[in-house]
Amino acid sequence: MLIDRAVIEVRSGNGGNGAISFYREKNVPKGGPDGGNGGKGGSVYLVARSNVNTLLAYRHGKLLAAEDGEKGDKKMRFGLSGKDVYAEVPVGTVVYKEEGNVFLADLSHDGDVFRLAKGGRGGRGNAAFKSSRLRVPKVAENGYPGERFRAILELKLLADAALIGFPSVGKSTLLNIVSKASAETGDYPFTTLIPNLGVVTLPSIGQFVLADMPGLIEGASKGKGLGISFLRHIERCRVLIHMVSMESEDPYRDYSCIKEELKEYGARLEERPEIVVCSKMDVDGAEEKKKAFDKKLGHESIGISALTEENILPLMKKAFTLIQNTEPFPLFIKGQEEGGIKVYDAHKDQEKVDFAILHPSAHVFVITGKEVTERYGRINLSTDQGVAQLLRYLSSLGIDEALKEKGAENGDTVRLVDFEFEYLE
Ligand SMILES: Nc1nc2c(ncn2[C@@H]2O[C@H](COP(=O)(O)OP(=O)(O)OP(=O)(O)O)[C@@H](O)[C@H]2O)c(=O)[nH]1
Ligand SMILES: [Mg+2]
Repeated sequence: MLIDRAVIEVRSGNGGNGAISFYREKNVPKGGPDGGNGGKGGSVYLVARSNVNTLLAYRHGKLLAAEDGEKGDKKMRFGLSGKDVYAEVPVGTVVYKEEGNVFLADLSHDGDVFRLAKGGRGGRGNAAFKSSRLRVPKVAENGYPGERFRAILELKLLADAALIGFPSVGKSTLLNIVSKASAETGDYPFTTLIPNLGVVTLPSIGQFVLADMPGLIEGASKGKGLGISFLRHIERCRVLIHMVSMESEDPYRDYSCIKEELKEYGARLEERPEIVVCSKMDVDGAEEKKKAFDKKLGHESIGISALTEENILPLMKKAFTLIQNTEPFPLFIKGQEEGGIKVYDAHKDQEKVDFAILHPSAHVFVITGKEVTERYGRINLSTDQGVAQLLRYLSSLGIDEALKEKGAENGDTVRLVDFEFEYLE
């Protein structure tokens, strides 16, 4: 079976702790601080690859975990960074955070890379801090924790058009005729269990990708038959080819029933441009049935037969033209539709403390701002707790992000009044 949905566990690496250490040598009674920084934790990335076809590798709640950064050491030795993890997924994989079903990424092109979880930053060792008020810093930072959460991977096929309809209307048979697909066909319902894809080539016109979907029945949206979960594959299709069989007792009832199920699915699939097709036009009484059907439908459908190949090329040309004239559909994201729930970011709404970052010379950045410098002046830097308090305060202001925006690089000097520390990415 095609595994097209997987819930995975994601862990990026923790940053390594910074070291507290002092230079020691014979005849040098009081050496300076020489504790190195901790290494960065590894990040977890997803990479879309066209040669990967399923999410099989991610079943059973697979864990994607990147390494922790190593701790810093004496003699200014920096901890090694944790290795990143690159996990390959099929093109067409959509990623959500399980908690709250938050949409994260849509990897729709070969080579697309998405950082799913960022590794924690390493802590600064005590050698990274200098201040005239702080001669001997006995303080180091702990590494920042990595991220831990569960993510949902969903594969949504990238087809331009999809064949939908009741079981046994001839969807797979049609796909096989118009493409090189070899979808299983049979005269029993639910022959097709997973969607099949085929490329339709119209000489000197163009190509498109056609998907053959498993049959739908009344109550599919409530899980009857094969259910409708596989409809997620056609959320990106521009055109639906809706097939009704002329063997059916009541083709119009079949048609309306599928429309209802599409509506129930909830991604506005029922509003998608649709070509209505009457299949099996070779069976007895098909012409009359089609006439009655078209009347109820309110416009003329296309009658085809896989046996005689009647109208199959005109149908494909029509589908091609409709695809060309239809804008791509943005992915439907649950909770973000009109009237959906807006999620507020608590951090963003916090009161902002004004500060500015100056960049007076290469590799040197200076934090300025009345409130920041006043607060700095009030902190007692002669105690370790004081230094820790200062670091927490700076981090809560978002100084790290601001420095990064200004172009700070690893090891650059950051100054606040007479306090200096190294920038660590
Ligand atoms: N007479 C006639 N029979 C057809 C035609 N097209 C398909 N069939 C037959 O109808 C049966 C069902 O065809 P499939 O292509 O498997 O139907 P499907 O819509 O894919 O069915 P599910 O996969 O179960 O949803 C097969 O026995 C086909 O040979 C047609 O144009 N005329
Ligand atoms: Mg089929």
